[in-house]
Amino acid sequence: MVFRKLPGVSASGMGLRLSQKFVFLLFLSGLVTLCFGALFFLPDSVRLKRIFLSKTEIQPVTVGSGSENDVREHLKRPSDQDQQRGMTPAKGETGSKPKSLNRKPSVSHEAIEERLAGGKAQEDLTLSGFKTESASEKATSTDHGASSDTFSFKKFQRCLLKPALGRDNGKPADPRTNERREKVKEMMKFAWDNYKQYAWGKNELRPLTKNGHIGNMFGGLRGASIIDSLDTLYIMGLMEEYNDAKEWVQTSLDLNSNGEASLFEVNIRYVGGLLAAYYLTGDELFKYKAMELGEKLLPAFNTPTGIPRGVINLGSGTSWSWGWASAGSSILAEFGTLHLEFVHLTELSNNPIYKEKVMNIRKLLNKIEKPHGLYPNFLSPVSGNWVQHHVSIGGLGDSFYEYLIKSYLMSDKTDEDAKNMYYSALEAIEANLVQKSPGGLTYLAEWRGGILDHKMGHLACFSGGMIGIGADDGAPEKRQHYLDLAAEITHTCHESYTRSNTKLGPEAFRFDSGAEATATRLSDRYYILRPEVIESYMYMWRLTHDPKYREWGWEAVEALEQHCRVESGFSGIRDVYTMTVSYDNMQQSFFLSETLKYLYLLFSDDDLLSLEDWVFNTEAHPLPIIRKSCLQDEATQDNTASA
Ligand code: DMJ
Repeated sequence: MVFRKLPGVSASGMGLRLSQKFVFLLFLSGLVTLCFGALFFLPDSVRLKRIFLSKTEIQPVTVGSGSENDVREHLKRPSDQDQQRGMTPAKGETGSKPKSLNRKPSVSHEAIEERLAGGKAQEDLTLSGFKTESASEKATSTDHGASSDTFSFKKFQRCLLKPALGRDNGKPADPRTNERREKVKEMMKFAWDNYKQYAWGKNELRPLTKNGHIGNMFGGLRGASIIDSLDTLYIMGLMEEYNDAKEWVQTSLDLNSNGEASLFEVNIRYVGGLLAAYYLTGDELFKYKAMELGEKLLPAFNTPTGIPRGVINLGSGTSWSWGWASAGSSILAEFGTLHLEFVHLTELSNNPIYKEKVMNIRKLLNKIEKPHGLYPNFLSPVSGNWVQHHVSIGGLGDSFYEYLIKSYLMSDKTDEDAKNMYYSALEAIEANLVQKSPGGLTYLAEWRGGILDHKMGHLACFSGGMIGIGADDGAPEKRQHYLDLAAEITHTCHESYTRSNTKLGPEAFRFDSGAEATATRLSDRYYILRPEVIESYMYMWRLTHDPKYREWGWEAVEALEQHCRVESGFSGIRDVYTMTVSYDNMQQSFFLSETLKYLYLLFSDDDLLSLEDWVFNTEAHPLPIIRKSCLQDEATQDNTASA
């Protein structure tokens, strides 16, 4: 083969023959390709990827659609976002688990030092499921922009309108009210001390048999009463008890359980309890635990619609619907009661996935056709259609409505969809469910395919407070009406208490066959230390300052003391209409989290956890209103100051 000589260039330039040159160039280009490729396997390659890949390629998949395919696609891509999130695929979703999935959230250097200063041995930190962060890991995590380091607790505190605990921890000036408040604090200490003595680390105390109960709601997680009590102990100033609780979280709260949990219960009690403890104390331990647990709940959303199933195995991520829920459906009050906590998980982790998941639920519910504007209790996570037309503001439906108005309030009144959905739902409730009894009591009936069941559950009594806190943002001509409606419902719920012999309310009361706010069935007569009626007293007190709400709260304290207090704690009772009490032998964790907290707030000044700054999740864990504009201004100020 003859090569034509190029002018001025020797065929054997640099002393190499053309064929040698060709081999050399081939080798050189191979080397370049190798180096370039190797860069992608280095641990911190995100910057390079940003340079070489288009933005869309490195963006997390929008899981808003929630489809299984979307999630699977996302998991297949070994991107840095995956590493960040450490997302666990649902069982069977991917053949292999990305290496980084087991990575635990890291602890900041300061947090470790603080804990060591507190006398904890280093091993304790690892025992509690924490991993100390190496310099390279820390650098990597901050580089990704999804690091929790971006949340500043100090900034958040500066954006509160009032100190979280008020001027003087909410101590009321009136001595009688203060005495009542002290009494509630004593009840909390008594409930806590007995739990500690007989059931430490278990989920609930069995006060009659003096032992612990674990149950099967929390998928093998322990210490529900501890997590549910953290914020109550803290606001009551029971610091020794709070410190014991915190130490337990640090050393013994094991999130690597492998059991079947209720997504809803784990979210409202554990995630909610840990988030509230973090926002009140600023202790990073709670933040990391909340984030670690939140991540374990994500696989429940891997359904064709993104509507999560009710039960999840916290170890494998497999999820399924409750056996008792018709046709494999998900429950409105369960998948509709994740919004507040998940928005805060995104806020703290700077990882959009949590918010995306709940916004997807919101979108679906907003779009779907609703019978008479009502939201039935059962929805298929596969088809996204209602499964049957049973509507209730009590069990199975309740906290979905609560989370709509609270999402709006928590967003600093920017979440217009939540607002619109809430007020439309309320209109439908008024048009279809609100009833007046022959005796003049306003109540919320249940709706079964157009037929009314004239029964109201204890659970539905939270709605007095809910309608109250939403009154001010309704249409101007409706505001007073909503406040009146809230007061009427709260009055009816109070009647369900006063009409029993123990002055505690039954699980459900009826308004038919001559009944007016009383239980007619034996199976509805029990009281399990539930908070809803007292919760409405607390909100109505804050909104109106009508002294009757404090009096009603005090009646409840006296009844609890007389009928539910036993030698070793508080117990639910089987029949509120009989004075020969029979106990259910269970001190529910929500008694410490909600019932006693709401009572304490009822007898405190309004600046203790001011409603201007906080919303309470459905387990009474306070979560702060997110003031985006203030947080951004604060960030700008910080940057200017440090420049
Ligand atoms: C609590 O766990 C929560 O308030 C939930 O929303 C409903 N049930 C109990 C208390 O009754």
